[in-house]
Amino acid sequence: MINQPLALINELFGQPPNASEHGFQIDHILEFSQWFMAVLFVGWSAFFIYVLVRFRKGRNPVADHEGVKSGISTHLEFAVVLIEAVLLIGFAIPLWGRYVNEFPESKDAIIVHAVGQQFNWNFHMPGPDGQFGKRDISLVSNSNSLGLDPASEAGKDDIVVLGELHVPVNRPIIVETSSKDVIHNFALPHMRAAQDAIPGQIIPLWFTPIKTGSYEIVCGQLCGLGHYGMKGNLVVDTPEEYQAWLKERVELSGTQAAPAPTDRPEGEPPGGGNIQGSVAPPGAPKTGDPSNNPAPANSPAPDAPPQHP
Ligand SMILES: [Cu+2]
Repeated sequence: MINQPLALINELFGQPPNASEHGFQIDHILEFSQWFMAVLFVGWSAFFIYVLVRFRKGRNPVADHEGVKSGISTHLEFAVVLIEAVLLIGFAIPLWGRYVNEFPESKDAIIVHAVGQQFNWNFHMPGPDGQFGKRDISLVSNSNSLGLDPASEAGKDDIVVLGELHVPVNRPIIVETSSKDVIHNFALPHMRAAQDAIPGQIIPLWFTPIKTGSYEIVCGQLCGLGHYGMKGNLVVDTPEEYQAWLKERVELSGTQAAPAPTDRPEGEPPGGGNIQGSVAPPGAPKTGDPSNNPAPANSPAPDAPPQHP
């Protein structure tokens, strides 16, 4: 079911092939909506032409000042409103709520911070210790694009990359989005996932890539003059390729730290509650730990909170 080809109508409207586990559901609803709109268009067009002919001047020389007397149209309109309310409140909102609330277990997931800026995507990964280092907007400079705090122990082995993110195939990926300047939108058209990246907030999104390859990351919000060029690359690797990439990045970041013991694949940062330190996914049980609160709204780039011991 997952690997079914894209419906012709979606392809005609420019939808790229799906590469994520949940994407086919979105494709189904798109396909349904396109056909439904086509039927409505044909139906209303036919009705319009009928009305033009039926009420032409030749047949109705004198205007009727009374209009419709039956209540049918009122009842019809009420029925349409009712059906739409049931669809929205009964189906659409609960289904959407389920998708955005049911986050994968962080022990299985790859967790990445994506920070938008005019006009690039920065990615921040925790490195071998599995902990995100502290970030501070006042430390942002040309050589420190995310404002990583050099005094933060957890940040010493962190990986920061610009523009290109690698992830392993068939693993849930949680991307915690934020922004350094204006509102951007972290959009992965092939993964059927997108999330606004908002200054002062950390908002997670998740998806599971099911096909290896290179996919475009775009900015889905008009964020300034260079918006059109705000593109990145999501490379979905086999597990082996991903390990090799991770190893290379760790070496480039100059750390010799041995990875902490973990039941995850070799070289990968350990999972668990501590790695998802910045923000609890929506709907997650409250831990009572104040560090799980997002940064205040007036802080342009939220810090990673202090990590658990
Ligand atoms: Cu942007």
